[in-house]
Amino acid sequence: MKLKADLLVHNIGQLILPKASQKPLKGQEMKQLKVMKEAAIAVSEGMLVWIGHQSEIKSIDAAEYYDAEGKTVSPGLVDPHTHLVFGGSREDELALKQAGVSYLDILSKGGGILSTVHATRKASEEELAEKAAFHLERMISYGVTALEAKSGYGLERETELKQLAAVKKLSETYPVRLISTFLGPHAIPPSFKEHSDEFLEEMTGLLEEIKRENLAQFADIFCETGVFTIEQSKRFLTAAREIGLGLKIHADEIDPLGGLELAVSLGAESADHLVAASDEGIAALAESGTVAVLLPGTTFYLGKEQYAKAREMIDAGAAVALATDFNPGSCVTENLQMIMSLAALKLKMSAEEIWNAVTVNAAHAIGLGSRAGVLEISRQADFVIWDIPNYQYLPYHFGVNHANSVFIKGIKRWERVPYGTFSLPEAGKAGRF
Ligand code: IZC
Ligand code: ZN
Repeated sequence: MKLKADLLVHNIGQLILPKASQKPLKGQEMKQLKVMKEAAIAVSEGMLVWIGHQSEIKSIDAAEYYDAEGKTVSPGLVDPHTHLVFGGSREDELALKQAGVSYLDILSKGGGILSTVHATRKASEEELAEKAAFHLERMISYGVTALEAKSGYGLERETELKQLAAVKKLSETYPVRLISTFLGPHAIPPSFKEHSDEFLEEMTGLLEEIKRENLAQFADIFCETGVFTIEQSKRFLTAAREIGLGLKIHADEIDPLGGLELAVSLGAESADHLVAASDEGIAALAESGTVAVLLPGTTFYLGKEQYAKAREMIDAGAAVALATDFNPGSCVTENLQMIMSLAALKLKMSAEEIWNAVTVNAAHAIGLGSRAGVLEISRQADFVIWDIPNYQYLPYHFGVNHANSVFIKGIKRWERVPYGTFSLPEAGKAGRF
């Protein structure tokens, strides 16, 4: 008896199979990456029903056959830290940055996040959703099939809820898995400049409604000099945990305040940034279930010398994931593949570690460990066919889009323009990689 399937993707040169695991992959486990050569996968009703070798495809009776022509296939990528929904843009700040004005200086003068808050308050929910959809479609085109999106550009009830509603609308419209995070304490509005505790109390007061209306799965806070202290972060995150939300924190990005230690002590799902994390924090991280979500695109974009100590973290036994941090100020890119290259070049992560960090570990960082990030029978068939000859190639060839086609629930949702559009129809084929 042949196994019936809707779709058989065959002639896969390398099939990247991050380990399905109840927990994020830590330390040495991150170095392991199963790669099946000359492989094929079969899909039925949006789910993976078979994974095997090319030589075994006769056992499948598929309605449709898709020849991968020796290309590489991986699970859909997972981007576990984005500020997807916002109004306006901040290209005017680039000249200030060139003149040496720092990110926190721009913020303290009412620019930066506060400028985006101004534009986000003015936009309608529909406008925000439409603008975010443009960025989301670009993310999908880069191979992302699951992601997280934060609020944090309202700093008041109405606009925070408007942002979260826009995320909800996108999650109902797009086939991607979209996880929503409430980041009310993202900056201190000027009207609360000397009263940050009062502002924090207001944001804390929204947690219950957000949970009740299922508007977010996580809560997050920007713990940084001039923004929120460790004390305040602890208060807010503790309240969020009591209400039943998952925890995230923007920790130790610029100054080593101890946000990583706090995240571990609260059992947060992730601690994000960690450029200035202490050795004690890293040691605690390695013993914990918290995932370090590293954002090397932000370090690159802010022009900093010091990158997060990914090597120390992994070698100590920690779980690391990678994300874009896509936002209009400190990392303006939807391209997670570019982040994979920065992880190789700046964080000194190996290709195996990088693939695990943008799939299985990224999924765990946003509570999707049992749903996204791996290719396994009975899981949703979210996968990417890449124009690369092997898995090591992607971080090596930087700054471009290697995705050939992106499948979500077994349906092709994006495909690049075929080669041969120009004058030499065969040129693209010969020089494919
Ligand atoms: O809009 O600048 N770091 N929050 C904390 C951000 C960057 C986003 C932004
Ligand atoms: Zn962020």
